[in-house]
Amino acid sequence: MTNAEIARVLEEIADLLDIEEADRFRVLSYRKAAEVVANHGRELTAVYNEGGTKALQAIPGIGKSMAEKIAELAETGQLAYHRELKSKYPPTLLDLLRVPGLGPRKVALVYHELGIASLDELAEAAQQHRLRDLPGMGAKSEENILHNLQVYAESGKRSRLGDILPLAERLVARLRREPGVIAADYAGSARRGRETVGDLDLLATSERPAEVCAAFAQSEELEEVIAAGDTKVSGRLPGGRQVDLRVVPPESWGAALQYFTGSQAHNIALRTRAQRMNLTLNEYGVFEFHDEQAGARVAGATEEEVYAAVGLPWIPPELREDRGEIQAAEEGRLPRLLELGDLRGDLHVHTTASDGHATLEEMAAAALERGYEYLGVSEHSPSLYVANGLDGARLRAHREEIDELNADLRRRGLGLTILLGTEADILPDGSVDLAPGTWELLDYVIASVHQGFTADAERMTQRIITALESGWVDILGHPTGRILQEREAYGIHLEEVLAAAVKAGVAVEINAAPERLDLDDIHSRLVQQQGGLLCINTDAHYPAWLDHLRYGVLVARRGWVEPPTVINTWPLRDLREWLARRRK
Ligand code: DGT
Ligand code: CA
Ligand code: CA
Ligand code: ZN
Repeated sequence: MTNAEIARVLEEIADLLDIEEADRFRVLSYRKAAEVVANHGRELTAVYNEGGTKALQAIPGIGKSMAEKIAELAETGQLAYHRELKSKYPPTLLDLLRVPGLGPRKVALVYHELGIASLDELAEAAQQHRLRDLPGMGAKSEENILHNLQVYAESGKRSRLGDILPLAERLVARLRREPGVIAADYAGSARRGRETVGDLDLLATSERPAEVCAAFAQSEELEEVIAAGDTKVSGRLPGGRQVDLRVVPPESWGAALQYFTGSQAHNIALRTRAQRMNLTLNEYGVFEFHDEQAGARVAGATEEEVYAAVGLPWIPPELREDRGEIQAAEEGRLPRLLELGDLRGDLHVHTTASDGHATLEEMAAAALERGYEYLGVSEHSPSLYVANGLDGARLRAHREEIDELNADLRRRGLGLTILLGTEADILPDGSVDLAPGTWELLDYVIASVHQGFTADAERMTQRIITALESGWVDILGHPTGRILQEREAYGIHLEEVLAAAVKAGVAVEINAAPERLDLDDIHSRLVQQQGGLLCINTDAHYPAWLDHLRYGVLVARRGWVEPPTVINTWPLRDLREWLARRRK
């Protein structure tokens, strides 16, 4: 079992206990454990296999009885206690919890009072106005539930890239281990790095496709197999998303990979181009085309070969959206796209000093493991008391702690420097929430909006621009505030905000947290086109979240972003010089 799978079981136990109105403290201990497990850097199954329940108990947040439950999961893939809890309720009851705004208390209420145990039953009851008379409910909350059911139905159509990519990689790794498989990869929107994925398209090449399909249909990562044939398998991933595997012969590998990577718009443009060259292009290969008839195969084994056959260099998948990439390829103007290895550090992480879950030392160790040149710690500012924002005195203590840590890192000859930033709130009047006398302590300032959302786009735009022009700000954090599939961006005139950032020389963050991906690809491209700067940060609250940087890199690549545009590709010296110039 993976950590994500173990966490899901623990989370479900917490939900079920909540519905039972069990002791708050017990519920909380399961929730907390689920979070710890989901974010633990190593697979707990491996930890358990090596060191038994003792090793599990050594993890902060995991007590003795939790360690025993995790051990049972690691050993058997199941948990008796979980099964027993689940068996008390209809299997569809937990679906209700996925509706935004429907917590365990409300679910317990509608279940116990009205016997509602599925989404359909809930929608029906809301339409018939049967919810409004329940204790603590009213016409308004009934209306909200109907609205949220709709939102949920919408969001159910796509998944976040961050939820799909790890599964895609595990399935591909499994395929590559299969003896009959020559090559395997994921294609479709996942390979293009789109922020959300509709279904997952997998591809393999083999001389013995039926064997490969049969083996794949047994994958434990598949929740369900919908159809299994000799060259194609369809299944369902945990979470419900569909996955399709197609197995093609080696001479068609490149053509199939190209075709199923898409996008459809890119493929249409490419096929039109092929037709003009008297070629025809499909998922089997590139063929000569004369007198309305397909002739000899001219390419198909590799993608490079396919693009070369139509007179183009290979085009990176992230660019294949028909946004000018074919013309750029033809003219030899494809960008030198940013790569993960170009990044030298992360400038937006939290520690236990505010609302992070790891200490400064733990985050520094994680940065060292990843070979970073610098790590910028940016805690919340005083007015964000819900996130334990730092006042002047605590920031001063934080500065001292970081200075000591840096001295220690230097003594030990380690090439990592910790920078002290802050994630300062942009207050409703556009001022930047810096405690008096603290700006001098800081190496840099990120400014973000966290509170005082308003429906008035004019005011929100002006508020952010005021902050950008104040001279206090170096980086604009998660510029639109969106949470993918949960919360819309706050109403702003984004292009005006970005123009103001460019003008003020403020770097715009691509927040790489997979639920944010904020700024998006199209606007990242716009910032670069206007000569502005970007910064790719993870907003990590756990060490493992540092690995989310890859999602930010995918956004940037989809935005045609080249390394010099991104300030955290710069060596520390250049970064410090830039900051120093801004501070004059
Ligand atoms: P998704 O799954 O909605 O996130 O988006 P994609 O891009 O993965 O789309 P999907 O799964 O429908 O199809 C995978 C690729 O297969 C798509 O990007 C391009 C190719 N494809 C599918 N249908 C067509 C089609 O009708 N015409 C062309 N030219 N290509 C297609
Ligand atoms: Ca797809
Ligand atoms: Ca598909
Ligand atoms: Zn933030």
